[in-house]
Amino acid sequence: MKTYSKLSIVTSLSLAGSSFLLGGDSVSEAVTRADAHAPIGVMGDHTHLAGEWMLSYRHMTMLMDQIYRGSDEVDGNMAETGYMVSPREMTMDMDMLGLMYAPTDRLTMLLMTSYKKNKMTMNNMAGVESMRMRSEGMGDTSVGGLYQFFRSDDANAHVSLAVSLPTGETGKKVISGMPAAVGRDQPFPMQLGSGTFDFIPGVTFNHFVNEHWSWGGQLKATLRTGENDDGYRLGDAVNLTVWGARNVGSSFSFSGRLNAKFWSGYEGFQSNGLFSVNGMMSLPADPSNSGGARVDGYFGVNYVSDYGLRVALEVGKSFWQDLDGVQLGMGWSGNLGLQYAF
Ligand SMILES: [Cu+2]
Repeated sequence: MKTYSKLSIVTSLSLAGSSFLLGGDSVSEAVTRADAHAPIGVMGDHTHLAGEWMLSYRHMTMLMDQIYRGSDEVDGNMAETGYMVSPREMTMDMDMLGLMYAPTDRLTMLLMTSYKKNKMTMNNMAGVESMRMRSEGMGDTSVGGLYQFFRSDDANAHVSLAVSLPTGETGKKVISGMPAAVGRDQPFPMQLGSGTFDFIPGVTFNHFVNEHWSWGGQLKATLRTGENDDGYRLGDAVNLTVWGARNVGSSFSFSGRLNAKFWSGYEGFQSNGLFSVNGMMSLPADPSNSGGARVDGYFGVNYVSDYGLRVALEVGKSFWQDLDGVQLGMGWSGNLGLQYAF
């Protein structure tokens, strides 16, 4: 009799335990539904259950093709920008490889590395294209952890902390073009990393309203710890994003997302930059033309297969920006991602 009652207590406890850990049917379903992961442009949006691994690949691209003074659009010639050389267009491409592993249901570890390709075309004083620059190489690498501090049947929340390691170069040189520029550092936005160890704390929330709808939000900051070897410091940044998603069928979801970003500008001058030659020379080499705020809108699709492979796409456009000084603003951006959990 005693044995029986002990056994039944143990059984009911372990049942209660497993339904707590898995969160019952509604959350184990939430793990496999297409909208269980946020739109692909959001990083560190989800945690894993104990023992799970996830490999991910992302490609992000951004086109910047309009100069702003504050929030006003201006033309790229010297009369409007005040500089002899102004950027005409910039594209930034980034490939990212990520690995996640959950030692416990609460804690998920994250490692992410990146490879970047930047292109910039420049205008001369008259606003005519006069020069092209390219930079390519490894970007920064981040290592961190996500800790889920809240979980219910239909919602969860976690805090995250990542350290960004300075694996991206900060002193890429101009190879050809304007004689005054050759051999000097390419301007700030063309560089591949921050050159410092940075901290990226964040908090993320997900709510699965019903079988069709979900929404979530993430607040994240990037805090720089000092000046890099090339004599300057990147600005700190705060990013707030909120999304809503709708499941369609069992393997697709569609999402809408708003992203607000506030960031401060570069401090200091590139030790081998064009600004040290002539402050009037090159717009993107002047640190006063950096920092600002902008709000972007994204539309996305997530697909999840029965065996754990996810494919997701997101396309976005900036619809409000207020930039410090004179700067190229964001036009549109796209994120493509593959994720495989096992
Ligand atoms: Cu994952």
